[in-house]
Amino acid sequence: MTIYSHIKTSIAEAKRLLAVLIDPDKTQLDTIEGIVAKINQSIATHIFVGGSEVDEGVTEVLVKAIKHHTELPIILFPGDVTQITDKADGILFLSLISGRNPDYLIGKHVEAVSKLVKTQLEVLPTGYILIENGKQTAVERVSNTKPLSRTNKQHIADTAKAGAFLGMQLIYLEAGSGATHPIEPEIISAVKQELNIPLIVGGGIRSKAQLEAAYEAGANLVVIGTAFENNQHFFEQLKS
Ligand code: 1GP
Repeated sequence: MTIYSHIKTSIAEAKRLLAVLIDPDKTQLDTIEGIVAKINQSIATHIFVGGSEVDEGVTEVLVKAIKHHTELPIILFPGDVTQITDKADGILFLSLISGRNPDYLIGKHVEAVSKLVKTQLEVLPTGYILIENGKQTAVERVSNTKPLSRTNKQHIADTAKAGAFLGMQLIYLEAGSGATHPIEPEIISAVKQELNIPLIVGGGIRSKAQLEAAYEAGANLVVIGTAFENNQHFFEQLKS
């Protein structure tokens, strides 16, 4: 089964999906076995690998090491073309549709093609929507785009719907890694009402209550990075 079919099937069965984000820039290779062991014991269903600023070649080595220790699907969540590696299973082919920087809407995608055609990666076209959370995030800085205002829910929902009309298969609502506040449930539900494609939500989720709130509002797949980076026992408290 493809990654996308599995996501759709899981949603049809009312299953909640959780991706752990591993940032190659913040992860030591010699700690990966322990990290992945913790992920394997957790409720996580996917592993995302990527970051805003990662040196060339680092992602491939890390993905290889992760793959060695898990059966979970590994999906690239790349900040740049240099993070593409065929050692993963799939790639979020992100178009930053909250911004107006052509490089992140289509430019880097064209650059990526010569690499992607040489891989077996499942390409997942994803509308990536950055929403302001009170502080500047790495995505905002690196992409040189402005996030959408969190007060204009209709505009956020229209942006997501435009992505779906363009044929994107997933919408990712992003508060930014380490965001002070996660995306508000009211925003998630406003977007969800407009969509019949899977919805990913991430950024700033640090508690079981926030995770539950995201699912209740309509997130199908939630992404957690910082909370696990800071505390490797984080997922244990989600089980209770
Ligand atoms: C960032 O959405 C992800 O791109 C995860 O964010 O690191 O805040 O969990 P956190």
